Amino acid sequence: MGYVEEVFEKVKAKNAAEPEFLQAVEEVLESLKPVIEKNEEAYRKAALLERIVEPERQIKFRVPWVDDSGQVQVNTGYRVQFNSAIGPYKGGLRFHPSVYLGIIKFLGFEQIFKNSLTGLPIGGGKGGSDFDPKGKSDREVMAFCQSFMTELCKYIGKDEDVPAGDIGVGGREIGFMFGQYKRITGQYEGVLTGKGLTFGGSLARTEATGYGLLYLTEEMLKSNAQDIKGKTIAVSGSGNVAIYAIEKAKQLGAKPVTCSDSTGWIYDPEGIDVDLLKEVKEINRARLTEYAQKRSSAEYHEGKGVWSVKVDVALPCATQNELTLDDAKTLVSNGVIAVAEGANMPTTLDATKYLQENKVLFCPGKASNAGGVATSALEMSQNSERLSWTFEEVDGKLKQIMVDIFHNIDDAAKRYDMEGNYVAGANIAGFEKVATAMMAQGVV
Ligand code: NDP
Ligand code: 2IT
Repeated sequence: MGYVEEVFEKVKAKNAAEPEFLQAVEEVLESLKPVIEKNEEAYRKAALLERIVEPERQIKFRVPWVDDSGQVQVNTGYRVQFNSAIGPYKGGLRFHPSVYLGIIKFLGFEQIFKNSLTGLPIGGGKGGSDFDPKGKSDREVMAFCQSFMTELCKYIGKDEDVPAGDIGVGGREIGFMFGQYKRITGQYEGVLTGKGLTFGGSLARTEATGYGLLYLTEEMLKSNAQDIKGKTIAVSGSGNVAIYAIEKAKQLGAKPVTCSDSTGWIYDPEGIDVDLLKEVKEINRARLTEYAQKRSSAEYHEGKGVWSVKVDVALPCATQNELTLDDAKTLVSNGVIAVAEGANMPTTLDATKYLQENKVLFCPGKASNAGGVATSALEMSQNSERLSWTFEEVDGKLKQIMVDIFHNIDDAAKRYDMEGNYVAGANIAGFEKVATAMMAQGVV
C-alpha cells in the first residue's frame, strides 16, 4: 500500500463517524498522490500527511443562554484550529442545527488549502454551534452570541485565530460577538472579520464570496474560449454567497434564473430580481414564497430542484452535498458547460467525477469560493494598519486574487499532466505551500 492509501486507512479508522470529514480528506489525498510519490520517503519520515489530517487543536464547549420565555437553553460550541503553518488560524463560524464535530473538521480541513490558495498568510480553522438562529428574536441571538464568545474569547486573537461568518452567521452575529470580545478582553482589535463598516469592517467583504465566485468563473470560461456574457445560470441558496453571486452574474451580463432555500426554490425565467431577493432575505429574513408573491414572472416549487432547469452554468451556493450524481446527470443532459462551487463541498464525489468525465469545466469551492476569506485577510490588513480602503481598491484586489487563483490551479494541473482537472490543481497548489512551510518548521 502506498503512503497516501496507508494514511487514508488510518483516517477512516480514527474518524469513522464523520463522513463529511472523510469525504473532504479522500478528495484531497487522492489528488496529492503524484505530488507525494515524487518525495515519498521524506514526507513519510516526517509524517507530513498524518500531521496535516490531524487538527492542531479542537475546542468543544457548553453554550448556555436564556430564551425569551425565561427558559435556559444549552448548545454546543466548537472551534477546530486545524493548521497554522502559513499564518494564524482563519475561517468562519457556522450556526446550524446540523453542526457537529465532523462538519467543523471537514470545513477546517478545506480551509487550510483554500487559505493557502489565496496567497495570503492565513492558516486553517473553523468553528460554530448547533444553535439555530432561525425564528429567534434579536435578543435571543444576542444572548447566544454573548455566551458563545464568553468561552471562545479564551482561544482567539488578532494574531492567533480570527473567525468570521458562514451559514447562519452574518453581520448581526459578528457585531454581537465583537462587542462581547471587546467587553471581556478590553481589546479593540481585528479578532473577527465581516465586521460592520463603522467598527473595522472592510468594504466589499459582504459581497466578496459571491463576487469572487463570478470573477473566477469568468476567468475559467475565458481561458476555455467561452464568455460569461449571455450565459444562463442556476444558483442554489439565497444567503450571503448566493445573493452576491447573482448580483455579479447580472453585472457581467449573464442571466441567473434560480435560487433556493431549505424549503423550496424559485425559477424566474426573466432573471432573479436581486433587490427583491435582498429585501426578502437580508431585511425581512423571510422564506422564498414571499419572493414569488411579489414577482409575477417567478415560479415557486417546494423541495429541491434547481439543477433540473436547463442552464449553461451551475453555481451551488447553499451547503455540502447538495448536488448529487443524479443532479449532475440532469445538468449534463441539459448541456451545462461549467460548474463552480460557491458553497463548501456542495458536489458529491461521484457527481464531481461524472461532471469531469463529461468535459464539464468544474471548479472546486476551495478555489472558487476563496474570495470571502481572501477579503477577510484584506480586512485584517486594514485593521493592522488602522486604515480603511475604498470599495474599488478592495474589489480590485479581490478580482486579481481570483484570476491568480484560477491560473495557479490551472498551471498546477498542467505540471502534473492533468490539464483541466481543477480539483487536482487546487489541491496540489494549496498543498505545496503548506507542505513546504511544515517541512521547514520541524516536528510541530
Ligand atoms: P447563509 O446562512 O447566508 O445562507 C445559506 C443558504 O443556504 C440559505 O439560503 C439556506 O437556506 C441554504 N441552506 C443552508 N443549509 C441548508 C440545508 N441543509 N439544506 C438546504 N439549504 C440550506 O450562508 P452563506 O451564504 O454564508 O454560506 C453558503 C455556503 O457558502 C456554505 O457552504 C458556506 O460554508 C460557504 N461559504 C461561505 C462564505 C462566506 O463568506 N459567507 C465563504 C466561502 C464559502 P435556509 O435559510 O432556508 O436555511
Ligand atoms: O468558508 C469560508 O471560507 C468562510 N466561511 C469565510 C471565512 C472567513 O474567514 O472569511
